[in-house]
Amino acid sequence: MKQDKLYAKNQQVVDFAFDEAVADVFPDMIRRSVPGYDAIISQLGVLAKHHAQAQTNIYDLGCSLGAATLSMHRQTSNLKLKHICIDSSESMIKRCQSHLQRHIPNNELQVICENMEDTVIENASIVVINFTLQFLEPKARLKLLKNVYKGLLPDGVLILSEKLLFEDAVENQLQIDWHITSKRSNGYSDMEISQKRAALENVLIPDSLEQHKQRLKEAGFMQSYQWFQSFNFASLIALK
Ligand code: GEK
Repeated sequence: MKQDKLYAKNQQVVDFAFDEAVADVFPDMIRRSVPGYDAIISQLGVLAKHHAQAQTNIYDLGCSLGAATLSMHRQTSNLKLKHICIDSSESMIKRCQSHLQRHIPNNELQVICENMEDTVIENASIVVINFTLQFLEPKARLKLLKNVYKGLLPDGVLILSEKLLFEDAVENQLQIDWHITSKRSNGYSDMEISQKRAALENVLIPDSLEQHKQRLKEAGFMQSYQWFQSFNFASLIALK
Protein backbone atom coordinates (compact mmCIF):
# COMPACT_ATOMS: atom_id res chain seq x y z
CA MET A 1 0.00 0.00 0.00
CA LYS A 2 1.50 3.34 -1.10
CA GLN A 3 1.93 5.81 1.76
CA ASP A 4 0.01 9.10 1.67
CA LYS A 5 2.57 11.94 1.78
CA LEU A 6 0.53 14.45 -0.23
CA TYR A 7 0.61 17.12 2.46
CA ALA A 8 4.01 16.27 3.97
CA LYS A 9 5.72 19.24 2.28
CA ASN A 10 4.87 22.84 3.05
CA GLN A 11 2.74 24.03 0.11
CA GLN A 12 0.25 26.57 -1.20
CA VAL A 13 -2.90 24.62 -0.31
CA VAL A 14 -5.59 24.34 -2.99
CA ASP A 15 -9.06 22.77 -2.69
CA PHE A 16 -8.94 19.00 -2.29
CA ALA A 17 -9.78 16.96 -5.40
CA PHE A 18 -10.02 13.21 -6.06
CA ASP A 19 -7.31 13.23 -8.74
CA GLU A 20 -4.57 10.76 -9.77
CA ALA A 21 -2.32 11.65 -6.84
CA VAL A 22 -5.13 11.01 -4.33
CA ALA A 23 -6.36 7.83 -6.02
CA ASP A 24 -2.82 6.48 -5.99
CA VAL A 25 -2.51 6.63 -2.18
CA PHE A 26 -6.22 6.36 -1.35
CA PRO A 27 -6.30 3.09 0.63
CA ASP A 28 -3.59 4.38 2.99
CA MET A 29 -5.10 7.90 3.15
CA ILE A 30 -8.62 6.80 4.10
CA ARG A 31 -7.50 4.21 6.66
CA ARG A 32 -5.25 6.72 8.46
CA SER A 33 -7.76 9.60 8.19
CA VAL A 34 -11.19 8.11 8.91
CA PRO A 35 -11.44 6.48 12.34
CA GLY A 36 -13.39 3.24 12.10
CA TYR A 37 -13.13 2.99 8.28
CA ASP A 38 -12.00 -0.66 8.25
CA ALA A 39 -14.66 -1.64 10.79
CA ILE A 40 -17.38 0.03 8.69
CA ILE A 41 -16.19 -1.66 5.50
CA SER A 42 -16.25 -5.06 7.13
CA GLN A 43 -19.66 -4.52 8.78
CA LEU A 44 -21.13 -3.33 5.46
CA GLY A 45 -20.65 -6.93 4.39
CA VAL A 46 -22.64 -8.15 7.37
CA LEU A 47 -25.40 -5.57 6.80
CA ALA A 48 -25.53 -6.57 3.13
CA LYS A 49 -25.86 -10.22 4.09
CA HIS A 50 -28.80 -9.24 6.28
CA HIS A 51 -30.61 -6.84 3.91
CA ALA A 52 -29.75 -7.89 0.35
CA GLN A 53 -32.70 -9.30 -1.62
CA ALA A 54 -31.90 -11.87 -4.32
CA GLN A 55 -31.70 -10.63 -7.93
CA THR A 56 -31.72 -6.95 -7.04
CA ASN A 57 -29.28 -4.08 -7.53
CA ILE A 58 -26.83 -2.89 -4.88
CA TYR A 59 -25.53 0.65 -5.42
CA ASP A 60 -22.26 2.05 -4.06
CA LEU A 61 -22.43 5.83 -4.65
CA GLY A 62 -19.02 7.50 -4.39
CA CYS A 63 -17.39 4.08 -4.48
CA SER A 64 -13.74 5.25 -4.80
CA LEU A 65 -11.77 2.01 -5.25
CA GLY A 66 -14.76 -0.23 -4.46
CA ALA A 67 -13.91 -1.39 -0.93
CA ALA A 68 -17.55 -1.31 0.24
CA THR A 69 -18.77 -3.24 -2.81
CA LEU A 70 -16.10 -5.88 -2.40
CA SER A 71 -17.01 -6.41 1.25
CA MET A 72 -20.73 -6.68 0.39
CA HIS A 73 -20.06 -9.04 -2.50
CA ARG A 74 -18.02 -11.39 -0.29
CA GLN A 75 -21.06 -11.93 1.94
CA THR A 76 -23.75 -12.14 -0.75
CA SER A 77 -22.20 -13.90 -3.74
CA ASN A 78 -24.97 -16.53 -3.78
CA LEU A 79 -27.78 -13.99 -4.33
CA LYS A 80 -27.32 -13.11 -8.03
CA LEU A 81 -26.99 -9.41 -7.22
CA LYS A 82 -25.88 -6.66 -9.56
CA HIS A 83 -23.28 -4.33 -8.02
CA ILE A 84 -23.46 -0.84 -9.48
CA CYS A 85 -20.48 1.33 -8.50
CA ILE A 86 -20.59 5.07 -9.20
CA ASP A 87 -17.85 7.68 -8.79
CA SER A 88 -17.26 11.03 -10.48
CA SER A 89 -13.47 10.69 -10.41
CA GLU A 90 -11.98 8.97 -13.46
CA SER A 91 -8.82 8.19 -11.53
CA MET A 92 -10.85 6.31 -8.91
CA ILE A 93 -13.14 4.57 -11.40
CA LYS A 94 -10.42 3.10 -13.56
CA ARG A 95 -8.67 1.62 -10.50
CA CYS A 96 -12.02 0.44 -9.13
CA GLN A 97 -12.90 -1.34 -12.38
CA SER A 98 -9.57 -3.13 -12.67
CA HIS A 99 -9.64 -4.21 -9.00
CA LEU A 100 -13.28 -5.34 -8.78
CA GLN A 101 -13.33 -7.26 -12.05
CA ARG A 102 -10.80 -9.66 -10.52
CA HIS A 103 -13.30 -10.56 -7.78
CA ILE A 104 -16.84 -10.08 -9.13
CA PRO A 105 -18.24 -11.81 -12.25
CA ASN A 106 -18.70 -9.51 -15.24
CA ASN A 107 -22.47 -9.90 -15.40
CA GLU A 108 -22.80 -8.92 -11.72
CA LEU A 109 -20.75 -5.72 -11.93
CA GLN A 110 -21.19 -2.28 -13.46
CA VAL A 111 -18.63 0.45 -12.73
CA ILE A 112 -19.66 3.90 -13.96
CA CYS A 113 -17.92 7.27 -13.96
CA GLU A 114 -20.68 9.81 -13.32
CA ASN A 115 -21.99 12.34 -10.84
CA MET A 116 -24.15 10.37 -8.38
CA GLU A 117 -26.77 13.12 -8.72
CA ASP A 118 -27.38 11.77 -12.24
CA THR A 119 -27.55 8.09 -11.30
CA VAL A 120 -30.80 6.31 -12.05
CA ILE A 121 -31.59 4.06 -9.11
CA GLU A 122 -33.90 1.11 -9.70
CA ASN A 123 -34.68 -2.33 -8.31
CA ALA A 124 -32.36 -1.61 -5.35
CA SER A 125 -32.38 -3.51 -2.08
CA ILE A 126 -29.32 -1.63 -0.74
CA VAL A 127 -27.79 1.75 -1.51
CA VAL A 128 -24.50 2.61 0.21
CA ILE A 129 -23.18 6.17 0.43
CA ASN A 130 -20.00 5.71 2.41
CA PHE A 131 -18.47 9.13 3.20
CA THR A 132 -19.61 10.85 0.01
CA LEU A 133 -22.81 12.84 0.69
CA GLN A 134 -20.59 15.26 2.64
CA PHE A 135 -18.89 16.28 -0.65
CA LEU A 136 -22.17 17.30 -2.28
CA GLU A 137 -23.40 20.88 -2.01
CA PRO A 138 -25.72 20.93 1.04
CA LYS A 139 -28.68 22.14 -1.00
CA ALA A 140 -28.36 19.16 -3.38
CA ARG A 141 -28.44 16.53 -0.65
CA LEU A 142 -32.20 16.18 -0.14
CA LYS A 143 -32.86 15.66 -3.87
CA LEU A 144 -30.26 12.89 -3.97
CA LEU A 145 -31.83 11.12 -0.98
CA LYS A 146 -35.30 11.41 -2.52
CA ASN A 147 -33.95 9.77 -5.67
CA VAL A 148 -32.42 6.95 -3.59
CA TYR A 149 -35.69 6.47 -1.72
CA LYS A 150 -37.64 6.25 -4.97
CA GLY A 151 -35.31 3.59 -6.41
CA LEU A 152 -35.33 1.36 -3.33
CA LEU A 153 -37.62 -1.67 -3.22
CA PRO A 154 -39.98 -2.23 -0.28
CA ASP A 155 -37.78 -3.19 2.73
CA GLY A 156 -34.78 -1.66 0.96
CA VAL A 157 -32.16 0.21 2.99
CA LEU A 158 -29.80 3.13 2.59
CA ILE A 159 -26.52 2.95 4.51
CA LEU A 160 -25.09 6.42 4.96
CA SER A 161 -21.69 7.10 6.55
CA GLU A 162 -20.58 10.67 7.24
CA LYS A 163 -18.25 12.90 9.19
CA LEU A 164 -20.43 14.61 11.80
CA LEU A 165 -20.79 18.03 13.36
CA PHE A 166 -22.05 18.19 16.96
CA GLU A 167 -24.55 20.76 18.17
CA ASP A 168 -22.94 21.02 21.63
CA ALA A 169 -19.88 23.25 21.11
CA VAL A 170 -17.78 21.53 23.79
CA GLU A 171 -18.49 18.08 22.36
CA ASN A 172 -17.82 19.35 18.83
CA GLN A 173 -14.36 20.64 19.80
CA LEU A 174 -13.56 17.44 21.72
CA GLN A 175 -14.54 15.27 18.75
CA ILE A 176 -12.36 17.38 16.41
CA ASP A 177 -9.44 17.15 18.85
CA TRP A 178 -9.85 13.36 19.22
CA HIS A 179 -9.83 13.05 15.43
CA ILE A 180 -6.62 15.13 15.23
CA THR A 181 -5.01 12.96 17.90
CA SER A 182 -6.07 9.85 15.99
CA LYS A 183 -4.41 11.21 12.83
CA ARG A 184 -1.23 12.00 14.79
CA SER A 185 -1.21 8.48 16.21
CA ASN A 186 -1.51 7.17 12.63
CA GLY A 187 1.73 8.98 11.71
CA TYR A 188 0.51 12.29 10.22
CA SER A 189 2.51 15.38 11.25
CA ASP A 190 0.82 18.55 12.51
CA MET A 191 1.67 20.25 9.20
CA GLU A 192 0.07 17.45 7.19
CA ILE A 193 -3.02 17.59 9.37
CA SER A 194 -3.43 21.35 9.09
CA GLN A 195 -2.75 21.53 5.33
CA LYS A 196 -5.26 18.71 4.66
CA ARG A 197 -7.78 20.47 6.86
CA ALA A 198 -7.38 23.68 4.86
CA ALA A 199 -7.71 21.76 1.57
CA LEU A 200 -10.98 20.17 2.72
CA GLU A 201 -12.47 23.28 4.27
CA ASN A 202 -14.67 24.29 1.31
CA VAL A 203 -15.07 20.79 -0.08
CA LEU A 204 -16.23 18.57 2.81
CA ILE A 205 -19.20 20.17 4.57
CA PRO A 206 -20.45 17.99 7.43
CA ASP A 207 -23.95 17.96 8.93
CA SER A 208 -25.06 16.97 12.42
CA LEU A 209 -26.75 13.66 13.19
CA GLU A 210 -29.98 15.59 13.76
CA GLN A 211 -29.74 17.21 10.29
CA HIS A 212 -29.17 13.82 8.69
CA LYS A 213 -32.11 12.22 10.48
CA GLN A 214 -34.40 15.13 9.59
CA ARG A 215 -33.34 15.05 5.92
CA LEU A 216 -33.79 11.26 5.69
CA LYS A 217 -37.28 11.65 7.09
CA GLU A 218 -38.06 14.40 4.59
CA ALA A 219 -36.79 12.16 1.78
CA GLY A 220 -39.43 9.59 2.79
CA PHE A 221 -37.52 7.10 4.94
CA MET A 222 -39.70 5.52 7.60
CA GLN A 223 -36.93 5.34 10.19
CA SER A 224 -33.16 5.80 10.51
CA TYR A 225 -30.81 4.38 13.11
CA GLN A 226 -27.19 5.07 13.89
CA TRP A 227 -25.36 1.73 13.95
CA PHE A 228 -21.73 2.93 14.22
CA GLN A 229 -19.62 5.79 15.53
CA SER A 230 -15.90 6.36 15.97
CA PHE A 231 -15.23 9.93 17.16
CA ASN A 232 -16.79 12.31 14.61
CA PHE A 233 -17.39 9.63 11.97
CA ALA A 234 -20.67 7.73 12.00
CA SER A 235 -22.88 5.48 9.95
CA LEU A 236 -26.68 5.31 9.75
CA ILE A 237 -29.08 2.85 8.23
CA ALA A 238 -32.35 4.22 6.86
CA LEU A 239 -35.33 1.97 6.19
CA LYS A 240 -37.84 2.38 3.37
C1 GEK B 1 -15.17 3.84 0.32
N1 GEK B 1 -17.09 5.12 -0.46
O1 GEK B 1 -13.98 3.52 0.25
N2 GEK B 1 -20.70 11.81 -7.47
C2 GEK B 1 -20.00 10.67 -7.45
N3 GEK B 1 -18.88 10.53 -6.70
C3 GEK B 1 -18.48 11.58 -5.98
C4 GEK B 1 -19.16 12.80 -5.96
C5 GEK B 1 -20.33 12.90 -6.77
N4 GEK B 1 -21.06 14.01 -6.81
N5 GEK B 1 -18.51 13.66 -5.14
C6 GEK B 1 -17.45 12.99 -4.65
N6 GEK B 1 -17.42 11.75 -5.16
C7 GEK B 1 -15.62 5.05 -0.44
C8 GEK B 1 -14.99 6.31 0.10
S1 GEK B 1 -14.43 8.92 -0.62
C9 GEK B 1 -14.46 9.56 0.99
C10 GEK B 1 -15.56 7.56 -0.49
C11 GEK B 1 -13.23 10.32 1.38
C12 GEK B 1 -16.47 10.66 -4.85
C13 GEK B 1 -15.01 11.03 -4.89
O2 GEK B 1 -14.48 10.99 -6.19
C14 GEK B 1 -14.41 9.98 -3.94
O3 GEK B 1 -13.95 8.87 -4.63
C15 GEK B 1 -15.56 9.61 -3.01
O4 GEK B 1 -16.71 10.25 -3.53
C16 GEK B 1 -15.40 10.03 -1.55
O5 GEK B 1 -16.01 3.24 0.99
O6 GEK B 1 -12.25 10.38 0.65
O7 GEK B 1 -13.32 10.93 2.52
